[in-house]
Amino acid sequence: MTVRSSFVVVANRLPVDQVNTPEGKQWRRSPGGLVTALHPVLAEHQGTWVGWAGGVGAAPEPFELEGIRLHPVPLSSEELERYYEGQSNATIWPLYHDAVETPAFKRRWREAYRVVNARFAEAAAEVAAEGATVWVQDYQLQLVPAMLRELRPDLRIGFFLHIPFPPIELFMQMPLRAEILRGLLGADLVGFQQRLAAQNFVRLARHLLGLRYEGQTIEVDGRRVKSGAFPISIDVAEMERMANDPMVQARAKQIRAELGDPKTVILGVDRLDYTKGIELRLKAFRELLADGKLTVPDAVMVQVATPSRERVEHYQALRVKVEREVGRINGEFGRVGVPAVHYLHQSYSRSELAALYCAADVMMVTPLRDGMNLVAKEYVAARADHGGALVLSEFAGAATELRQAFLCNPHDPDGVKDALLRAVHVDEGEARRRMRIMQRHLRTHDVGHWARSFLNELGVPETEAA
Ligand code: ADQ
Repeated sequence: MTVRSSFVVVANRLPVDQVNTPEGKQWRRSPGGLVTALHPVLAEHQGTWVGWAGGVGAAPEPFELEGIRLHPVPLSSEELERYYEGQSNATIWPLYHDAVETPAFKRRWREAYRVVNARFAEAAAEVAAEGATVWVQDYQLQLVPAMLRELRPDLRIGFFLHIPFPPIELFMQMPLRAEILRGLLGADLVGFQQRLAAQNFVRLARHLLGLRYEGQTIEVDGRRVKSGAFPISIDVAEMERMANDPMVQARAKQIRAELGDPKTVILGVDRLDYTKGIELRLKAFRELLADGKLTVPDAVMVQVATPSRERVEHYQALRVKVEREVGRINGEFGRVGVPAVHYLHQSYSRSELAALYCAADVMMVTPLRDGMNLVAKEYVAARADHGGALVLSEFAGAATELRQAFLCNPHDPDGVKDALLRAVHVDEGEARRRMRIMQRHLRTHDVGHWARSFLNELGVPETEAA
């Protein structure tokens, strides 16, 4: 018999990974801000998380891990290709990120998106108790709120979009546009990272469906759908703790030594994604080396690029371009045993990332468009020593909050070079002042604050959402 919960999270992925242990395969909670933020709420309500467990074909039976029920939803390999890699990551992802790569539109991807969204909605309807709160996450599941409301009008439904929501002119390209908009309007509260995104949403509702809105609230079929900005954050205390750990500190020193103890370590950490501006960052570094404004081995760059969506065409092309640029820079400016750029196409543990953050004098976060960008916030939280400087794109959601970063327009190569140089040469007192202000902001705006604000606005009482 299915156990029903009064709080349900629905996301494309379950927050767990399967690992091999001497006792056989076991589930382990995957690291990540979302699960950290939602864990207390889920645990208190014996909540359920509905999502894909990874792997194709039949899904594992529902199970429990660390006080949370996990309800796996199956995907076939064809659905993985069409719903996930196709419609989610080759249509919606580029379109919502200012079409920085050309979105591809395919009928069979849309069809699979509908089918899979309906499956997630049915799973949520099955596990939600009478009058429960269901919180749907992100761009892969935009049809779920309306589908779920149809099945279960008794539920309180929230939706949060982790990526940007585009202006009307761009959204209108989408063949599935009205269906997606109606899908989102099935929620009681639609949350975005930025106020601008929420404005795009209410304007679109009027433009496309002729709906009336007042402030951020849209009237639809006699219901009121609220929308608003809820900028996501990180587990600040955890990052501070990790960065203060003597082992992490020692590792940071070791990293600098392994890099040849340069004066300036410049760091980039991203999923290998074309929205992240990795190429333009490399190009800025190359031009500064060519101009003689920076020199090797005084300055070195470390670029960590986590493998991502490797079967999607744009991502394969990006990898080739980035690796070619790294090769070019090292060919022109490196010496035997002294590369100018250390490029690491690998995933790292949280503590190794923290050590990298502590080792870096300048962190470069230069996306062309990004919903938030947690790496920027992680870097700031890791610098309890108030050292380091952050170069941040104005097109990252994080730029709204981290105003003391060296902000730049990633589309303007001279602007990026200028911000990087200013960060390299900033005097210590000024750097510390900037870092302290940003840290103060983050301490009161961590991921728990994000979850509570959203759930309060959705009408989940404060005590329940604590
Ligand atoms: P992402 O596009 O994945 O997230 P980001 O917000 O930077 O981007 O989060 C990446 C996470 O992965 C960070 O926590 C980072 O530490 C981790 N990571 C990166 N490289 C890694 C590596 N090599 N090894 C291990 N971990 C690594 C989407 C949106 C963002 C939004 C988030 C949350 O695109 O805009 O901030 O969701 O809403």
